[in-house]
Amino acid sequence: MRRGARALALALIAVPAAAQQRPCDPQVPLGPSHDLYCIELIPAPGVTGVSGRVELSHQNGPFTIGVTGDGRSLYTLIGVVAGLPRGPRYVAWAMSPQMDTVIKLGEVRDGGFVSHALALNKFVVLISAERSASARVPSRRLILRGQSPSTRLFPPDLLTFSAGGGGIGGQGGDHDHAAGDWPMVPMPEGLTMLPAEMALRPAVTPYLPPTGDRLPSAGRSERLRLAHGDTLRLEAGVVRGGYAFNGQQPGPLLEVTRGSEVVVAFTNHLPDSTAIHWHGIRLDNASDGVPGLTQPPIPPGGAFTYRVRFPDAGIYWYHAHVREDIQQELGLYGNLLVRTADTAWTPANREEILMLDDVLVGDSGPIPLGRESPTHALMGRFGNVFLVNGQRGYRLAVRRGEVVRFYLTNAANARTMNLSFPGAHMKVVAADAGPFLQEASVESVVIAPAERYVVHVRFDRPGRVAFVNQVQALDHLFGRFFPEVDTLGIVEVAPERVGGARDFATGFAALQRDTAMTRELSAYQGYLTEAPAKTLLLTLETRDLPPVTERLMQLDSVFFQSVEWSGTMPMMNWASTGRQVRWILRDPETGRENMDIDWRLPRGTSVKIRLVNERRAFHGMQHPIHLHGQRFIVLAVNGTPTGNLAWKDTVLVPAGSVVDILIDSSNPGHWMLHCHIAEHLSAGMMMHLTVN
Ligand SMILES: [Cu+2]
Repeated sequence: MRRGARALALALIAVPAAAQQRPCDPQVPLGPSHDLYCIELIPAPGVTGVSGRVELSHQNGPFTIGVTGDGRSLYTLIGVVAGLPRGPRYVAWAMSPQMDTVIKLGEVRDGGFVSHALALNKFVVLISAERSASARVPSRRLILRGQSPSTRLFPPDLLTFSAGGGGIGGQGGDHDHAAGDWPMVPMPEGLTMLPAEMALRPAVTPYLPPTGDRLPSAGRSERLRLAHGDTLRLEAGVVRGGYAFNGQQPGPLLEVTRGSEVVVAFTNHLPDSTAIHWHGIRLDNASDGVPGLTQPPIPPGGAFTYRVRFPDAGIYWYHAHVREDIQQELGLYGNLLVRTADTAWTPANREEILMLDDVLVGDSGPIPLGRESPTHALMGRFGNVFLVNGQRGYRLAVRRGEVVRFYLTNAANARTMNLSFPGAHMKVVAADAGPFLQEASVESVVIAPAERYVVHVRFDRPGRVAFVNQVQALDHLFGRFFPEVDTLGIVEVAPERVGGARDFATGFAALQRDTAMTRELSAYQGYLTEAPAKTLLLTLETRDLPPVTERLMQLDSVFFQSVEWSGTMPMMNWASTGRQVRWILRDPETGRENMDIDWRLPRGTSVKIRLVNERRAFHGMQHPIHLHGQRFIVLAVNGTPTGNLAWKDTVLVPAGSVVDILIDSSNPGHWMLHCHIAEHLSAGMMMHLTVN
């Protein structure tokens, strides 16, 4: 194992730096964050001539971040140490700051070590000299030590803040005076807010659709099977307290066959203009639903005809593509299941198609949206009520031993979820636009806004199994992590077993390899060592933020979590609008930003793009980047190659990270590339490219 791990480390180090920049490499402007993903080791007292670094390396798996079921970040630690005197054996260790957990990372040999996956929120790395490599705890002969970047989290001086000292407690001039009456946003449980923070309100007009009794309530989604050439009549309209497609939330589940084409006769009965985007579908450009790029906006009372063809099997969705922070939040989304006879799924007893969302509800009902510009422009609108297919409290009853195929779509505005069924076995079989090379056992599924995953879950113990989102949230005021568990639903597992022929235990246990995908994708592995054709920097600019927000965010920037899992700055985030925050996609080659970018990609080629999430930004966080009309594979994260490939249309780019993707540039037209956090998109984070 150790020998193999060492060989892996050397192989990783041997990849040319220009092609694969790793966090501990000499720093370059467009590389992964050194200070978030590399630990500099410091010699112990009396030790001279020894130095070392430890990379928090991307844990290779189906997702762009590694995480445990309960939401702790998982990293492979790759250490490189120089100058160790000959003689003793050297061993690397990780310890929790309380020193109650000691984990042996491995022996340091040939100047390095590679650990198993490590899952501690905050930790210390030690390298000690030992008589024997089989030592179980570190001796007192300490050589080097270092601390995880997360240990830099610290509580700011609370007294100063709460007393309004240092000139930061007051209001920030004219800009943060609210327009109209805003109700109070709900506070996450157990979090402390400062008085100066509590006074903040968004400086835009609150907007909610009418709630009158004469309006119908939204109905449940119905399943519609559409054959080639069928016409679907689709209407967007107002229901009580929200928007809906054909009066349903989510909109109708459309089931079609790969290779077919349907006509969608769409009418807009909303009070605002809109357009419908068919997310992930490689369709004809004219039907992509992007106002100003592929069609004019559809005004209230207006109509538009979409022709949607389905070249790829998988789980997709459709949603409004105008002010997503309002229209998608209010319910304008639905699923699209493209079936094919040749998908070689391992067998399942049943299928569940689930659209996941979170909405923000206060004491007197839903928290309004920003009329002129989005609220929650910094981190995006995190909700406090979880919905599965538009309803609270999802329920499913199965028999013992059943395998359920779940098609999951994250329709939330901002929240990346870490989903699991604790106590049941889960494997992930497909991503956005097709199966993985190989099915993978997972503790949880990391699903960012707009992503989809197909997972198989086997319920082999009777009783209740919860469907949960489990994460480690940050308490910014006390500088600590705290666990958050949100229950989306309950699966009741009956004691009676599924019948003999319907027991798919064996098929479930095997992690099937998809030979067709392996053949299809093997050609793309060669692009790993090529330099990217284009690079895109993900960053933001702010202006006129209230002083309290400005100052707390500056302190907060000593550490960014790879994924901001929860809305734990609820007031500051809420009060920031699209007038104060501009999220940016920047082409470093030309200096162009957002819609001033128009890349040309030759049709019929594979184009490697590097996405660089800027660490030094005022607020660094993850961005789920979506490309319209094409598909891509994720080649590498922070220089670590992705082993298990699948076709995708949305990729989660963690904070301070570099993600390389390879686009199959095959569908001609003008296409958007944007962040799918709805508030980031409405705050500018979009560009376009032309395939021809
Ligand atoms: Cu974003």
